[in-house]
Amino acid sequence: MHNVVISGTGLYTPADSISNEELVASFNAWAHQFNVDNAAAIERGELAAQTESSAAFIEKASGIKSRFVMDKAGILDPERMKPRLPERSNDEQSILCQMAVAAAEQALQRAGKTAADIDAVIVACSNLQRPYPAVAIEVQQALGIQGFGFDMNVACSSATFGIQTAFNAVALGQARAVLVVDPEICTGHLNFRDRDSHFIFGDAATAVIVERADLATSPYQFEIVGTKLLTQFSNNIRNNFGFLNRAAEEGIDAADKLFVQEGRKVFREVCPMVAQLIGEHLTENRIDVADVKRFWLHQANLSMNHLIVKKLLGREASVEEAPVILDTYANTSSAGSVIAFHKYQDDLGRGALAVLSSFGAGYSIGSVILRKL
Ligand code: CO8
Repeated sequence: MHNVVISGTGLYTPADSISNEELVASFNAWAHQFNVDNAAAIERGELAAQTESSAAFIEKASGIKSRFVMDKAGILDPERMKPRLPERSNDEQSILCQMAVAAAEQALQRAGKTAADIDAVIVACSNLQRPYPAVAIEVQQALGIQGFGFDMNVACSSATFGIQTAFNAVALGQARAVLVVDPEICTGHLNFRDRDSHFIFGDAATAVIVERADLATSPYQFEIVGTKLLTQFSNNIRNNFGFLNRAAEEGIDAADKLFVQEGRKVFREVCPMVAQLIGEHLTENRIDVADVKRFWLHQANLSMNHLIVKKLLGREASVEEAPVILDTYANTSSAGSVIAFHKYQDDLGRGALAVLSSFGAGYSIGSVILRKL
């Protein structure tokens, strides 16, 4: 068994950002028009009137102030309210591959590695754009990496599950180094006409290099002390889009073919599970929670993160202990905790212990304990 490190991280952030105010203006313009167009049906009680969304509510309920997106104009157009991402020919690089490569190049550069040093690519994300060929194999080809690649989806926990998979391959000697990339275009499957959830997601891509410790040369190394995963079935976060939709004509355009959730239930059920899993994981590794310098948590909701760290530490955490990126990125699914890791790691001293943790649909929860080298 080899010791394993994360030797580099990378981030791709889309150029465009949408503020809560811009998003709400678009939603409210659509809602107003909907109520005018359907006044008679609403009057008869056949349709529910649309209620206005509010920027103040969004920030208070979630901590989100803005989000980066791959196509701002399409999302904000009240006639459209979804990104416009034109199809590309099979000979062009796919948009997911393009984002993944941008993040991967930065991770490779920070790790001081080239494609020749990597033996496998895992694309781990919620929102894969096609069933096959695997996006990972396209990324592999784009970067000139030998070996193998595959895609995996464990919703918001895809990155931590991907890191454990990469860790196992490197520890067992199946690969010298594995590139794990998380390209997320969450806005592609967000219902921007649903007041309860239209503000939740943004787009981004992250990458990490998981490498054999004895081969790593980067100044940004973190030893992977341990990984722990948990899944428990729940319908509270669900998307019924899938390959069998066309075999069942009824409901093909229904709202459940996009992201839907029972946000309150998710909040209530997931927070204690995450705190328990991280607590158990630290105990199994004989680490006192008070010795953990940083928690890079999944970035879905600020109050959720406050609650989880408070359960663990028995006190409020400082922003240095649990960094926040959801204020400007919103929820980017699997990329979220890795964005926090990427942006808030360089100040940690040698030997500092930290936890990278994801949680989301499934339910799925991941904990990765890291030590700065
Ligand atoms: N503007 C104004 N008021 C609103 C709005 C709005 N936009 N939305 C709701 N309200 C109102 C409601 O009508 C309600 O009013 P009333 O009390 O009069 O009935 C009131 O505000 C409270 O509504 P909620 O109970 O829904 O509000 P919450 O306080 O629960 O906040 C949140 C909503 C922010 C969604 C919160 O519940 C939350 O963040 N929960 C956790 C969610 C979470 O972590 N989910 C994980 C999802 S990610 C994942 O795992 C899947 C990844 C797949 C990626 C897919 C990409 C598309």
